[in-house]
Amino acid sequence: MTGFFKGIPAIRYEGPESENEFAFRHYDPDEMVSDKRMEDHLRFAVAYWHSFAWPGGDPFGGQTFERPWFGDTMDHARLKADAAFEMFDILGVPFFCFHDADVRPEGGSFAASLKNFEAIVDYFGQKMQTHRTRLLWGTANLFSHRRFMAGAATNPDPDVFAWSAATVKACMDATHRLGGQNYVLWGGREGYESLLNTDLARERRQAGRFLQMVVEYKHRIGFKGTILIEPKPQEPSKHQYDYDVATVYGFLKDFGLEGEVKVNIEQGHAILAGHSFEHEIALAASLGILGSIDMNRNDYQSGWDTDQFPDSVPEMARAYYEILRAGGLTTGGTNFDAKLRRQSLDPEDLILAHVGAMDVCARALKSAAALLQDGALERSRSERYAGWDQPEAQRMLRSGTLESISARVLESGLDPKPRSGRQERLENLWNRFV
Ligand code: XLS
Ligand code: NI
Ligand code: NI
Repeated sequence: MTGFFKGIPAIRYEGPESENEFAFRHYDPDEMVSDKRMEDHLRFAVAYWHSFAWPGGDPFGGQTFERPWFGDTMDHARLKADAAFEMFDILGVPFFCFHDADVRPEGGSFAASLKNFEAIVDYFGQKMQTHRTRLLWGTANLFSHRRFMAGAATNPDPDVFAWSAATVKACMDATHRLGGQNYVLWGGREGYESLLNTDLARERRQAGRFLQMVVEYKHRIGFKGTILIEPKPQEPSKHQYDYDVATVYGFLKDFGLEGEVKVNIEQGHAILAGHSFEHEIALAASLGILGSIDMNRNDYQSGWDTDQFPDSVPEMARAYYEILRAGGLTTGGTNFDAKLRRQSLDPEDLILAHVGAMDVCARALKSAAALLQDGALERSRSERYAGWDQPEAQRMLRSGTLESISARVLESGLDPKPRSGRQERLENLWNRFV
C-alpha cells in the first residue's frame, strides 16, 4: 500500500438519497439497463496520463500537484503504478488506458526507454493478476518530446517516422500482451503550424502508409482488438489532419482502411471541431466506424481542450442515446480523458472527480435507455420518413433518372405539402426523460 489514498473507502452504490460524499448515487454496476448490466454498457476507464502523470501546469505556470511518484526513476514508476491500481480498486473501474510515456521514465536512448517500458508492462501484468481492472486501450505518446515537434508519421524527417513506427510497435506489443481491447492513435502533432513550410499531400500520404503498417502489424501478431483513430481539429497544431469523424472516414477510404479502423470520439474534440458530441457519435455509427469514447467536457468559453470531468446529464444523455441506438459499445468504453483543475490538490479530489463523472454518465445512460425503450422518438423519426418506404419512392432512388423523374412530376401534377418537423414537441418529449 502506498498510503496515498489513506482513509478513502472503496466507493459503493448507496442510491440517490445518500449523503455520503464517497458513494455512488446512480452508478450501480450490477443494475440492468435494458439488456445489459450498467457496468457492461458504460465500460469506464481511468486515463493514466491525466490522473497520475500530469503535474498541474498551464501555459503560465508549472507544477501545482505534489505526488510521491513524480520523478525519473523506475522506483517512481512502480510507485505510480501502485497508486494507480489502488485508485482503480477504490473506484471499481473495469478499465484503464495509458501511453508509454505516462508509465515509464524516458531512457537515454530508444533501447533504454524500451527496456524501462517493458519492465513496467511486466509490472502491470503482475498487478492485473490480483486486481480486476483490465486494459481498455494502449497508445503511444508521439507528441510531448521535442523530437515530435514537426509531427510523428507526418514528419519531414524520415528518422522521426522510423522512431515513431518503432514506438508504436512497442506500444502495440504491450497492449497485446496485457490483453488490451483496442489500440488508439491520436495524431497529436500530425498537422501543421504553417502551410508555408508544409507539403500537405506528402504528409497525408505518410500518415496513410503509417496506419496501413499498424493494421498489417496487428494482423501479423494476432491482436484481436480494434484499431482506433481519435479525431481532433486543432490544438496543439493549428490544423490537424484527423480533423473530425467525417475527415477521418475520407482518409480511411482513401487508404483502404475503412473496414479495419474505427474512431475514438472525444467530447471536447467534437466541440473544438464545431460539432456536438452526439453528432460525431451518430455520424460514426452511421458509417460503421463507432469504436469508443473519450469522456470529458470543454469550457465552452475558452476555445481549448480543457479536459474537464463531465457534469451535465442532459448533454451526456444525448451522447449515450446515440450509442444505445447504434447497439452500444463493443470493444470500446467510456474513458475519462479528463483532468482535475490545477487547484484541486488533494487525493480526495482525484477520487471524487471520477465518482461524480461516473454518476453523471450513469444517469445519462439510464435516461437515454428509458427514452429509447419508450420508442416515441424513434416512431416520430420513422413517421417523418415514411414516404420513402413506398415502393415508388424506393424505385426512384434505385433506378430513377432526372428525365424519368421529371416526366413523372409533370404527368402527376405532384405538389409537395410541407409538414411540421415537430422539433419543440420532440424537445419536450426528450425533457420528460432527463
Ligand atoms: C488529447 C487526446 C489524448 C488522446 C490519447 O487531446 O485526447 O489524450 O486521448 O493520446
Ligand atoms: Ni482523448
Ligand atoms: Ni483531448
